[in-house]
Amino acid sequence: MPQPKTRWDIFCTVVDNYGDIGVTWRLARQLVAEHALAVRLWVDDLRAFERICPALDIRLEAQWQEGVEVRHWSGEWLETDAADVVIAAFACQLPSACMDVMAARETPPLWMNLDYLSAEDWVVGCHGLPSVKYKTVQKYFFFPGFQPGTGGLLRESGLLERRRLFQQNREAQRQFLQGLGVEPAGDARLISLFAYENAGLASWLDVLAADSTPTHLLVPEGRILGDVARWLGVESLAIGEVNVRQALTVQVLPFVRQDQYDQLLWCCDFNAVRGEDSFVRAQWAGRPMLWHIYQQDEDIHLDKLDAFLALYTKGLSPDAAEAMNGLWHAWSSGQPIGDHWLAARKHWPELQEHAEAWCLEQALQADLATALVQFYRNWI
Ligand code: TRH
Repeated sequence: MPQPKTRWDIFCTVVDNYGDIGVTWRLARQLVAEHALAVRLWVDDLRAFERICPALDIRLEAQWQEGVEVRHWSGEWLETDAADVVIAAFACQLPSACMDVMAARETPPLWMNLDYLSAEDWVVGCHGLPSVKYKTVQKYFFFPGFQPGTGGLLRESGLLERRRLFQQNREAQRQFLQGLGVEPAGDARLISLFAYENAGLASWLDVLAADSTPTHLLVPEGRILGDVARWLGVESLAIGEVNVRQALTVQVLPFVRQDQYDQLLWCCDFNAVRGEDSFVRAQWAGRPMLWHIYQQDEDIHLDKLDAFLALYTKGLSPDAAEAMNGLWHAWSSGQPIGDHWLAARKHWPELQEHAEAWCLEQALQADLATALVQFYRNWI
């Protein structure tokens, strides 16, 4: 007789943007595909979800997507059963009726808070610690991270091998880009740009336009488009639109599925990313990158930025590390980055090698989904 599958519930409230749903959707799929678990993903905002999973029907209260039972989490809690493992993503609050159902189980579930990603040192000390208790149900902290002793990063099985094969296959890249309507000139440097509004953008585009090497800049529709349009001197930008200014070609892309976004990152020589999930995906792309960190009150995001840079730049020469520090800090503070970009360009081969080495080093850690499953196994 086959054993019944262990059941996991993942709860996600979409605070803003796509990172909350991006991380939980990726995790849910991986738990189903690689760990043979029964996963329900509870999401309060199906419209945000639909952007990264166009197959979703936002009218349905319950549906199956890629083996995951997707539930619209709204209003009153009517469910009468609780899973074996309950993950509250990013400290989202579970309804008290739901917690009562959890507490009423004969064996209480493992209850975890999946936290935001941070490279700060304290994460290692807090990962896996007990948090609050509700009746018989104990909650635990689960921290993703870059260092041993954390929960690691989301990384699907075989991801780096798929990436390597794709990056070796120029024809596969050409076809993928063509599918998005992108036909870059043969000698053009390809850059993707996914970022929040940023006053520093104009200085970068000025430098790219004046460069002797052509650049094809791919901008998925989103919050930075207003700044791009301002620089181009146009009122608005439509998906697919191409504008050329000297050596710079700017093209607006549609929002694509997560796996297609991966391929876009793999095609590009340089990726500007933001938030949490695209930031991790750019690291798995093994190419030099730029991070627009999510802004937080009292500038606490700057501590996170420094903590990551301290780890990331460790293996770099002092000059290259300084260039990276300058570029990333300026970008996340909305300062002009043109000169920082030129400084970083001087270290290009080193930055390229380093991006690949960092990716491989990070892949030595267990991936986050496996670490969660292991945590559960150790707990029972
Ligand atoms: O969208 P983000 O800025 O999300 C978040 C949220 O704001 C969250 O509240 C905050 O806490 C967190 O940042 C730090 O950036 P992120 O995390 O990169 O999420 C974007 C998701 O969208 C990611 O899963 C990749 C996906 N994506 C696509 O699937 N297709 C696309 O075309 C693009 C550009 C992105």
